[in-house]
Amino acid sequence: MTVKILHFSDSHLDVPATKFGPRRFERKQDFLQTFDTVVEYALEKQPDILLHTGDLFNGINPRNPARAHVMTAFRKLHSKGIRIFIISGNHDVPRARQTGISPLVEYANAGFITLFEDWEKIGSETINVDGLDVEISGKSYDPTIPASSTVDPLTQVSIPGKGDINILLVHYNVEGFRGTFPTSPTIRLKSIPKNLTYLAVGHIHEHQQQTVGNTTICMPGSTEHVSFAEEKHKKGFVWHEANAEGVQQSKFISVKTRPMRTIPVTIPADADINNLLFREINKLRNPQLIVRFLLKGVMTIKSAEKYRRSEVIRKGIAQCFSVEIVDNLEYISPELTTPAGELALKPPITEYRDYLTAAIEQEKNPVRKAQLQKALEQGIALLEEKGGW
Ligand SMILES: [Mn+2]
Repeated sequence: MTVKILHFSDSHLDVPATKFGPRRFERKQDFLQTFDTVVEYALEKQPDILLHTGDLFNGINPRNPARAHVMTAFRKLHSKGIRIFIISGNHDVPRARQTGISPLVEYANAGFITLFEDWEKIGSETINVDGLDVEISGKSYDPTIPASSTVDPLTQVSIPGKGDINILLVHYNVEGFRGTFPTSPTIRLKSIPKNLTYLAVGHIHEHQQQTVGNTTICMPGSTEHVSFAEEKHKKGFVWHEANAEGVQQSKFISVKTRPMRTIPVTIPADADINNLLFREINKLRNPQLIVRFLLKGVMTIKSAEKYRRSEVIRKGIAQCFSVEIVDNLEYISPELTTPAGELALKPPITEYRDYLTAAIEQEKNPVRKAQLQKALEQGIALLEEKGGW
């Protein structure tokens, strides 16, 4: 008698992906595809329960294509008898109860999922699987906790804990796990209910798992790379088999994601940066690849005169999926030698008077001399009027 659990998280469907320009729709499609990979796996392997721990959507108002896509998927899973349990994450939770509603409510209202919408108190439901009582509880992300506070969202929270298997869904960082943000609401290990079999955690996009006491704590991570910070992470979801003694078996199943790569490029003094980057782009030859160039080294005036960033991007997207440039260059200005003595700047009137006075002294022709004298007087008058002191 084991209960089969599929747990995934942070799908971030309908990301704006604006930096991909005209390719943003393809990029949105990537996220839907990895979501589909998980759904297809579930339809084939038939877990007893399917858990999603938040940020199914990237925002509170996803566009219709993503919403409809999810509705179709949940209906299929539901029709196969797969029970789905979900919470809202920081991305898809309404900021205020009175004014907002999670996009997940539609699926709950349609009867396809159980949504633990509340963030103040824990919601719970118990189902029977093969004679085992499985109690699934959850708490959506609390938007009223400041994101930078390190408050423990599970302090003074308890679960009914009446199942043979007790599961809790949360969307927070957990003590001892690698988090994305150094300061953010964090669940302390001591506040994890003692009778908990499985703590299903969303929010952190890197897959991690640990057992503490009788509790298996698992973050499946996101299903696509949401940012370059996740470049090195393998993406996927987890499959667990549990019984009354706890989680017996776990495996991480990776999903295919769009390749992404940061390429550091060192720029020497006076280099032709465009040519250097064109050479790098020509080496890549992967139309699927999301590329980020990390420029280190120096930017001199000579380099800057020839550097055309937009040309690099244009050439990049003709040969890769996208190219972005992060500039960590040290900007070097030419040495300014301060003009000394006679080259020092004088006020315009002084400069003008000195120049003409010298010219008048040198002039032998009396007519020219008189003209210069007139120019001196009129010029000074004009400069005084214009404020050329
Ligand atoms: Mn997330």
